[in-house]
Amino acid sequence: MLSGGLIGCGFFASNHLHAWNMVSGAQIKALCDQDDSKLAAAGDAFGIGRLYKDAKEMVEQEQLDFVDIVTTAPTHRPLVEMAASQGLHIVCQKPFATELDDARAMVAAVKAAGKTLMVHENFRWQSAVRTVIETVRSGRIGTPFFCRASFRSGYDVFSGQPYLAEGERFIIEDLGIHVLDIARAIMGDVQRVAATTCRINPKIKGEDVATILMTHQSGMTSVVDCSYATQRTPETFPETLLEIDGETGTLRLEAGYRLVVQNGGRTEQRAVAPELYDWAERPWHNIQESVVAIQQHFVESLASGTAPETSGEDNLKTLALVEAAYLSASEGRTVETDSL
Ligand code: NAD
Ligand code: 89V
Repeated sequence: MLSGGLIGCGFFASNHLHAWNMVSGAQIKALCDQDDSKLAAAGDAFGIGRLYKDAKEMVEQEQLDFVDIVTTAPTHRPLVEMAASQGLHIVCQKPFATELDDARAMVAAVKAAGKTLMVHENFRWQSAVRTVIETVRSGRIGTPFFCRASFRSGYDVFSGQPYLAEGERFIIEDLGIHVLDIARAIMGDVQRVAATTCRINPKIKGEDVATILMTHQSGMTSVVDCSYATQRTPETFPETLLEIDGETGTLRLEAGYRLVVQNGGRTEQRAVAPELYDWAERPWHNIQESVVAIQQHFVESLASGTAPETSGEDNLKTLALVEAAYLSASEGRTVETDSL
């Protein structure tokens, strides 16, 4: 049984903690937060008595195998480097970093320590998205030549995560990163990016609409479009809708978790709704289910000695798409990913 310490007991951490309770092979022994009330509340809710305000003190005092970092991006580098220097495996929430150089430094630090680093990039672990990825990889629609990954919503994310309204960057960095990662998982790595952004909601600082055109290394195309300014009924938060055309068929992941696969003149329609765990709540259950899946994957990766699918190294490629999209939108030009 692996022992972990969780750092950052804010808005999203309860999902990690519920998920760790379901994961076999790991348990959270200690918690850390700089904020007394959040630390105490998480300790009470999850029956964990080993509580620390300082992360370094926690890893020095406790016998841990890994840390799970659930703080926001600007704090990741010092926490990851500290944990790596103490010889621990690391799970780190997305966005892994706000600068590619910080991300590269974290990957190098964990590599030098000989430990495993997984970025908690969980959208590709949503069961509906996973079904799509596996269906495409099985060859069912032939080689995919077009993918549209679309996340359009008017859901109020700012009440739970007020910091999302405050940054110069918003939707690509926070949400688009998930959708870009899904596009990579389906279509492979990316050669060039062209993007536009705009802000519709006057109460926030960053962009809340982005449209990103990508040419993959295979020469195939995908479009990632995301919006938190879309007033639609039914509201589809937090679903990513997918349209994929392959050489021999098509696949659609439609609103309401409906999968439609067409090939050879046949149409298969299937409900691929996520499970609603007893601790979960709609509409977040889709994300909550994926948190269990990715954390189980971390434990299995450690057991098998293989790199997690969303390792730090892998995530550098998703983060590069975020950087490329912002650069493209601000300079009005196409950006080659290998120039970053
Ligand atoms: P939050 O601000 O609510 O919580 C962060 C907590 O970390 C706070 O309680 C803060 O006091 C604590 N903290 C900060 N620095 C610390 C340090 N050095 N040592 C100890 N504690 C520290 O943030 P949140 O909304 O929970 O988001 C956390 C991360 O999770 C973000 O990166 C966010 O993007 C990500 N997130 C991911 C998903 C997803 O589906 N993957 C969903 C929501 C949020
Ligand atoms: O998944 C996330 O990172 C969240 C949200 C779904 C609200 O964008 O911040």
